[in-house]
Amino acid sequence: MIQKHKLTPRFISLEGSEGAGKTTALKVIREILDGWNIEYICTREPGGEPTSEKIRDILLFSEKLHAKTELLLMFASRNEHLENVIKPALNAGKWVISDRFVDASYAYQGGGRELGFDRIKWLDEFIVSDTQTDFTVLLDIDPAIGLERIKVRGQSDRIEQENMEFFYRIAKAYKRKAQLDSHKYAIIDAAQTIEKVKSDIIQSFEDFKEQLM
Ligand code: Z5A
Repeated sequence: MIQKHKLTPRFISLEGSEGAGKTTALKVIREILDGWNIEYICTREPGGEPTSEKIRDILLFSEKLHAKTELLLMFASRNEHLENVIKPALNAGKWVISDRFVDASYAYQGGGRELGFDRIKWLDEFIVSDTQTDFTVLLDIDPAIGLERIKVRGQSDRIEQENMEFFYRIAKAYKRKAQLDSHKYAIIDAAQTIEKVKSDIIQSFEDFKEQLM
């Protein structure tokens, strides 16, 4: 049996607005880590464990939710996810890849819902504390292109039904967060062809690996 690498476990998140192509990106990331022979888990937010998945249903399919309720449910879900999945995996020496994490709260609730970065930062410090990501891949796309891509799905959830201004505020907030944490961000132009997006992700991981060695 091939021995898996014993590098310090790393926590990686994948971010982007609707239709940015996270599903494809996740597949590429898995292939990269398999190639590096690293033991990892893939998870998602909101969700990733039973209670958090129940909260996800409330978040995505309630008819109406106040912005502050949405924010607190995101962090309640995150706390269960952190305590029951993310921390145990990291402590067991595994890498964690999360399809969205706390930066989505900065973007959607801080930016989209206009609750501001300060409130999110307070909750970030309270809930996430020192379990911050080591590396974040942001799939950057004009929301109009992303929403066009997912139109074919037909059914949309509560958040996807928001207006265009909401999605432009999210894109702006993601960029702001990426600037604040530029040392651990890879911003990928997700409007490019799938092949080009893939090769940019591979390059960003090569650059990240260099920092680890
Ligand atoms: N949310 C929040 O508000 N606050 C928080 O703190 C967190 C989350 C953690 C659920 O997230 C919702 O929760 C989300 C944010 C909010 N908002 N909503 N709604 P989610 O990640 O589970 O759901 P999502 O953002 O709606 O995912 P998505 O729409 O499925 O996006 P995607 O994964 O990026 O889409 P995709 O399926 O990979 O790609 C969409 C289509 O585009 C698909 O047909 C692809 O084949 C196609 N595609 C992909 N790449 C390309 C390229 N390069 N060219 C052309 N076509 C492409």
